[in-house]
Amino acid sequence: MAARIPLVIDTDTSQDDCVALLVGLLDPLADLRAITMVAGNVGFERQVLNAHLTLSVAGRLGEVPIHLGCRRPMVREWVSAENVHGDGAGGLDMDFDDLDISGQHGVDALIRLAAENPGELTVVCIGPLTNIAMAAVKDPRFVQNVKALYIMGGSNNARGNITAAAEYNFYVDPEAAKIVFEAGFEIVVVPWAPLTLRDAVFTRDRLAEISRIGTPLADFFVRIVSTTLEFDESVGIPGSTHPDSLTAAVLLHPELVTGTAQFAVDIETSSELTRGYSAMSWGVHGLEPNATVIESVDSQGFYDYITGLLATATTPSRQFRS
Ligand SMILES: [Ca+2]
Repeated sequence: MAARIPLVIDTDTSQDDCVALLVGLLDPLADLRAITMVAGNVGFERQVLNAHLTLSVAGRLGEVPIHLGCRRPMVREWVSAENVHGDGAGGLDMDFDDLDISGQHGVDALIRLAAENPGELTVVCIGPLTNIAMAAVKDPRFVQNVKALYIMGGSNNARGNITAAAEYNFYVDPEAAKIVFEAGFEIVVVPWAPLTLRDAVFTRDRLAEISRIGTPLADFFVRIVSTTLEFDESVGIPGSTHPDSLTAAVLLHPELVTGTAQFAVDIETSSELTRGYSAMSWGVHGLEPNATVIESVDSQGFYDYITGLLATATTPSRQFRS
């Protein structure tokens, strides 16, 4: 078997973030060293519960450290996406009496884990980039110690989701995103549009197939995506969207990627109208590229990969209440 890939998932855990965590927990190629939490989609405390739910359904509660990171963006007020995500877990609940949370702050955990094995750790960044920017600000060696950042965010000269111009993660903390893209990291970007909208949508037919799998993981998946599915359909997207799990998947399985290009990516921070807009220059503007942007993936291959993971038999650590 190929060598396992050491990674941390930096997440604002709701819906597809949970699926990305399952990728990190279940794929034999993944060596998930930690989960770091950042302010994003839903209330911070709820995100922590959602991560616990996910570890539980995978039968791995208590096995992967959860570090709490930044509780708000660097400069701006936090902006919720609860209108899209609800509680982020489709109303699932369980006994949370003894939360399993590491004492070390998420930013310090990122710095430490990267420094322990310089050049080996990849961070899958599927929330606002606050923790990553703060780590780079606190310890500039973090930039060199990290092997790569796989970032879900932005839109490649295409539509936004929270505004006409901006994708949510970059909109919420545009200053953090700007710092990260200017810091010198090795960066791979999975943009929300057009990539996710074309190649990572699970239609109701696909979701029905998944619900027939019958494992605890498949049941969990169908339940947690229900809220975003309804929102996505209400705005004309023909299914649930999976940018976060796609980001984790392409790290472990680059064979899923069918098209990439080098871009100079910069983030708008001074305009109100286009706050968080990701300007992606494709090489004709005299700018030095700072990121590899994924332009297309094997959509069926990605779906098959996720359904394969969901067919894994697990014994949940705790029973859900719903
Ligand atoms: Ca996310």
